[in-house]
Amino acid sequence: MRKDYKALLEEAKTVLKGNWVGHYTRPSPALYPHQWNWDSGFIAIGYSHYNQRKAEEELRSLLNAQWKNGMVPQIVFNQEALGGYFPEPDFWQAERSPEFPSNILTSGITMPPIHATAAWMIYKNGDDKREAEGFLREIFPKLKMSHEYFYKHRNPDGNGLVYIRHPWESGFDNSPAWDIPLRGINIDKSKLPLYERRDIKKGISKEERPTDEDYDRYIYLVDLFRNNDYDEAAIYESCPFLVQDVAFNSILCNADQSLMQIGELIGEDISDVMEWESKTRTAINKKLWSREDHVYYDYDLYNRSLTGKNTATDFLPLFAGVPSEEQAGFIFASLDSVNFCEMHNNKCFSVPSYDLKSHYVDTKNYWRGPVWINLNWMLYHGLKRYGFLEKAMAVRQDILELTAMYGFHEYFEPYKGRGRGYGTDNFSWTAALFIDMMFENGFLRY
Ligand code: 2M8
Repeated sequence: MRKDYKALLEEAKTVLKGNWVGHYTRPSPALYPHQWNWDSGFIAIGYSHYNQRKAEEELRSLLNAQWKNGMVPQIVFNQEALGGYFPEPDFWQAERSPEFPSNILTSGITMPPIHATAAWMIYKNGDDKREAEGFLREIFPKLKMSHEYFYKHRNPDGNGLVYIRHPWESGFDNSPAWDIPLRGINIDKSKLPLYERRDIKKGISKEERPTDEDYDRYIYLVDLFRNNDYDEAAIYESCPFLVQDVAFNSILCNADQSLMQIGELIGEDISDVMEWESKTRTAINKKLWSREDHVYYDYDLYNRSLTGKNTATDFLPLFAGVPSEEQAGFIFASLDSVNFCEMHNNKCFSVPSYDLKSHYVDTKNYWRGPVWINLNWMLYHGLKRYGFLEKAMAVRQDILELTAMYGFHEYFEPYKGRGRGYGTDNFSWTAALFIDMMFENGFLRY
């Protein structure tokens, strides 16, 4: 079936317009009413093609909520939308931290730092280069501080491999990779704060969201953070979830590279950033590469072992140019296999977030199998970077087809026979990255 892609491009812009609330874009109208950290990065990339000012405003408003220690929060709460999500500021109590910025409400954790990458794309795609350069000058110190936060506070071995301390920080909330580190946390229900989930009250099937057992642990961790007044050193000593995530470190490494390009353009000293980038790149290969299995695994700092679960996010070192040609060959073999949907077949869409042959896969449940457009987008760039062009084009094609067939959903069923979208609809990063993929190599082809 031939699709009217130009009409879809307009529909994607309409989704973003509907989610714009004056100074930021909410991920979706009902489920996610506030501003989310890495969503804003992806959204800004979409805007960069047709509304440079909005792209800049999206990042500017997020960075305005930066903590004093440089941390960019996972959520910036909108006062007017309070009551629609859980957990909100009353639960986080982030003001207990001396690092908390005044006059703004945020959560107390962070997310994958895609923002320097997005800022560089705004410059590259934007029409007004002078304006973009001014914008880069304005935000460079904040971006640099946000990276410095990781190298200062989340880098226990000093080797440039940073850790996350909550599954929400990964962005891949209920990934099978977190099963062991997360479910190993013993919960005493009588000591857990009372709470009520709001996500499953928004018309989304429970089967498509994390379990109650997972939520208990998410909340246990938030409670631990607030009891420690968000003090990083104290949390490090007592937190049972500390993971050096392959994807997070790869995204950071890619963002370091963008920050270096930005710094060079505007004449800033980038020697620190170069050192960070090199350390992270080297450490991903040294510590997270399994010589036996020829894949990258996350490292569980608490249990002192590799997680041993190969998810699609473990292919993301490609996005940062981390693997050698030989390692990239192994990654490609795994990525383009029946486990993650190989090219030239009629059965599935690439790239399922988890191994389709695994016992733990669940193709309708959140980060445990469905296809996500932001993950596909990063993999597309990684594949292109290594010259796997045919596969890159196949991944791009699936981004376009999935959205054309099922709408701007949050995530999608990988099996074509069961084809449909899951989670919430009118999802901003799906629309934004659809727009970006349309412009990639010239949308006029359609
Ligand atoms: C999802 O995560 C939030 C918590 O941050 C949630 O489930 O409530 C994830 O998909 C995350 O990656 C995303 O940034 C967020 C908003 O789209 O939703």
